[in-house]
Amino acid sequence: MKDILTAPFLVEMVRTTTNMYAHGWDERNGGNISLRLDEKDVAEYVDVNKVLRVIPTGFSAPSLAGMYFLVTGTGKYFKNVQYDPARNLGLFRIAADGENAELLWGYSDGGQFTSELPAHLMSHVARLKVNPDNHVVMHCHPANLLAMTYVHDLDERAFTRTLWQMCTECIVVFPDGVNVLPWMLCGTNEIGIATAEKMETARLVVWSQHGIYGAGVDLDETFGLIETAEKAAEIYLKIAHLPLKNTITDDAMHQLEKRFNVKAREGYLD
Ligand code: 2HA
Ligand code: ZN
Repeated sequence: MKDILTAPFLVEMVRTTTNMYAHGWDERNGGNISLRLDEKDVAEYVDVNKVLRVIPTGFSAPSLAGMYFLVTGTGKYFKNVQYDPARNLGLFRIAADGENAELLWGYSDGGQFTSELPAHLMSHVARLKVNPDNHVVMHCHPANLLAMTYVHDLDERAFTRTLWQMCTECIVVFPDGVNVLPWMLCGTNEIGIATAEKMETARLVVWSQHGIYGAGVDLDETFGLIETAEKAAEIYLKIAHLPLKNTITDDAMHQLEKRFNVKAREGYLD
């Protein structure tokens, strides 16, 4: 068995949590990540027949039965993941019943997965229907996107259009736009269901006055998705109180669609 601390998926997870902390997106225990893994990759580093603990998830996700996930721990700080991955992360398989997590590695202080596991796993279910290659669900608290939910209309088309107008690359990076949930109580199955429903039509879901969820094929892509939206929100906050003289027009957006071979969300451009 190879040393799991050298596994590319683990190294990338450590780098990503460290980088997200450095960006100021994950104060204290803020944020959480789930990374879906293939059994063949996991089996190189842990004995998949040796279940350390069975942890109830509190909800049912039969379509994820048998799938493997590396997930940040509840109450754990992103800033500390690099110093003690085994304590701050856990690797588990969803049991055949779809309702329990079979821990194979990690949560070494007796801890468990993030309190936002419902939103993560339900989002994986939703994204896998759209793209079987989706591996990542990522949640964090980037300040500018969060701030924007206090002063901008929460209508999804309006919110998306504003972000698209803030940087030329936005429509190219997230042509599916940004979906928005009103403030809801976090850590519940209800917000998990609502997030997953929003994930069916976009890879970014804003939790108003809280943060954002992103989904993607790998950690790098998902990080980049959130990074791009957050940059756009930052520009919005720099200009929102100033008289607007110029913008990226819908005609320009259509040119971008053609040039980069992307299709903007139906009905979002005039
Ligand atoms: O885990 O970000 O939404 C801390 C959070 C909860
Ligand atoms: Zn949060």
